[in-house]
Amino acid sequence: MTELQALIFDVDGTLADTERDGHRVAFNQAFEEAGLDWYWSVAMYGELLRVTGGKERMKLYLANYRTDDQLPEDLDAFIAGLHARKTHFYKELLSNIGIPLRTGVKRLILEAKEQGMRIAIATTTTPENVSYLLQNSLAEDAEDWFEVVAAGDIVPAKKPAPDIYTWALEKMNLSPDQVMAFEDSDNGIRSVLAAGIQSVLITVNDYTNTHDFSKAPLVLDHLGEVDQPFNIIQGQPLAKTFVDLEGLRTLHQRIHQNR
Ligand code: XBP
Ligand code: MG
Repeated sequence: MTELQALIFDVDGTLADTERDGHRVAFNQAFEEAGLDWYWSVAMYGELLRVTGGKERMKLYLANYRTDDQLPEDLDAFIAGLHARKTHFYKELLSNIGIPLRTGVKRLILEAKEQGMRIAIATTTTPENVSYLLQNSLAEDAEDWFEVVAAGDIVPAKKPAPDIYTWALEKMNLSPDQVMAFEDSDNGIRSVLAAGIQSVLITVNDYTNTHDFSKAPLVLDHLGEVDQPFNIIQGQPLAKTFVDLEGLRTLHQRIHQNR
């Protein structure tokens, strides 16, 4: 039974463009507060996005860019402390300035809510970050609309490992054939496919438009609105030029028939 039962959304880059003007800025604030001369430019951050997870990203930075640094004895504790401050600054930014949802995201989520389509989140970011984004950019009670919020360190291996999607599927008691995932990155689609989910819709952004999406059935620039059509980067057209539940059901069927 492969009928579409649920939509599982990635957060960073998919629901909102949070990386460049959100996470990156918060990391730099945490570094400055700690008196470190670390600074992540827009371009360098793009390279660091190769790994998911903020703590993992700081370790990649140390290994690749700060090879001469004298590191603290308890590196994990030091990184965890910095990361906690980064989370503080990120939440502050979401509450004070806010980061808008990407085109079509709110409309699609509201349609899913109204039609009783099950929705969930699968992300590597810290759970509090998800709460703040949903609350500030979608609706005060938006987190309650999601049946499962799978986030951060609840699984030991972050994307591209399948664990976070597998965890969400288990919580929802669904098989990989019954869901569609929404992603924006190479690590994201690898995680989805490794979890056995074939039905995946990619919306690219400035950091991910050069990633490898050769295995994606549909790649768009965004989800579109009635008066703002999406552009197809890869895959077959849908009946409409904005993504709605009807289009997703057809796409899901198409993907599972072609297997
Ligand atoms: C998101 C991430 C996260 C955020 C930062 O990846 O890689 O690391 O950049 O979040 P995806 P934390 O969209 O593939 O889930 O600092 O809270 O880890
Ligand atoms: Mg993402």
